[in-house]
Amino acid sequence: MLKEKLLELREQAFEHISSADGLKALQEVHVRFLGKKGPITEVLKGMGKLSAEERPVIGQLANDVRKMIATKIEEKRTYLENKLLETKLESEKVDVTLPGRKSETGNHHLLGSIIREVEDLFIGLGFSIEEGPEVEQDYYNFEALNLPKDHPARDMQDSFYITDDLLMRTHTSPVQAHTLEKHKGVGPVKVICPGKVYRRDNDDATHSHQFMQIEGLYVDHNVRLSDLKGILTVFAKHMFGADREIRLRPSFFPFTEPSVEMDISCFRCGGHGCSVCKGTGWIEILGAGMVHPNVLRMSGFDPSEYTGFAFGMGPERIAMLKYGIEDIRNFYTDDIRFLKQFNRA
Ligand code: 2NL
Repeated sequence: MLKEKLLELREQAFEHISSADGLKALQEVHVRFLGKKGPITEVLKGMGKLSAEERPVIGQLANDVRKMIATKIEEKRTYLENKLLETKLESEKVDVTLPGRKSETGNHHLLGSIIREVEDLFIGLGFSIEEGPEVEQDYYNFEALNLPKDHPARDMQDSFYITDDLLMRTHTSPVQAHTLEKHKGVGPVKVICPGKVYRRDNDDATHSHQFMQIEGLYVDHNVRLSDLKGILTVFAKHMFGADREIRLRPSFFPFTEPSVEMDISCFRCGGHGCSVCKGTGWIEILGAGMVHPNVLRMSGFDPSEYTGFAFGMGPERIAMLKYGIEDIRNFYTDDIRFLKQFNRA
């Protein structure tokens, strides 16, 4: 009786194992046939009622059946696990021969490129780069540059004040004033100062309350206007083409005397007159001059011993001229379609 029952259980278990279509179903088969409350455990529990001859025979068979079922379950488990792995490998297959996705590379901002180009040229001419804070004391931004309090020229550089004595710098000249001071009256001083500056202004296509400036300063024994002219000629040819000519017109800045405005011959028409140079053949590029003796004196240099030249330019203006950009706000609103057109070095 019990023997038949055990063999019958084995057949039933084999059928269930064979039809189990997943690991969960297989685990249920395991619990149902080999679990603590399963039929084989029941048989083993009832062994006490058997005769002494029957007991070892049935005991042996029950254990064999249990082992056979367990083995079958393990075999099926391995099979199911392998099948699962295969499906996973198949569905997650990667074709390494497919072309890769190109990641976008950025480029330097046009203003950064122009500034670097100017810096590189002047480094080659023996200048070094100096930078300074955008928040300045009134003294370094104005006084030290021969712009005393209530000087009318201050009106042209109305600014953003933080306190009565602190303001957002209106030009990079305070960096040069600091540099002169640090040299304690001993030349040469030969620096290029690029950076962001601020003026109280209403923004439009040609005005911005915040813009970039590059200034240069050379102080030494016997520095003359002809040295300035030579350096500016090299600069004009480097930035706008080897056949550029320059001309200097008299001008006024409080920190230089004499002061000049530099024009270059038009790079579009070569000087005949066109829309870029508005028919004049010349394009205004920057302001410059010989450092005012008061400026030298205030920063610790003896004007009877030292002279110097200085110049200042706007990289925005250079970029706008060079690339025909009509609105200065393009530089600051960071529209990627504008910026990526200038993928220069
Ligand atoms: C312009 C004119 C200029 C300077 C800047 C300068 C600096 C010191 C002493 C003397 Cl420390 N001068 N800077 C001189 C002349 C002109 O800038 O139109 N910039 C956009």
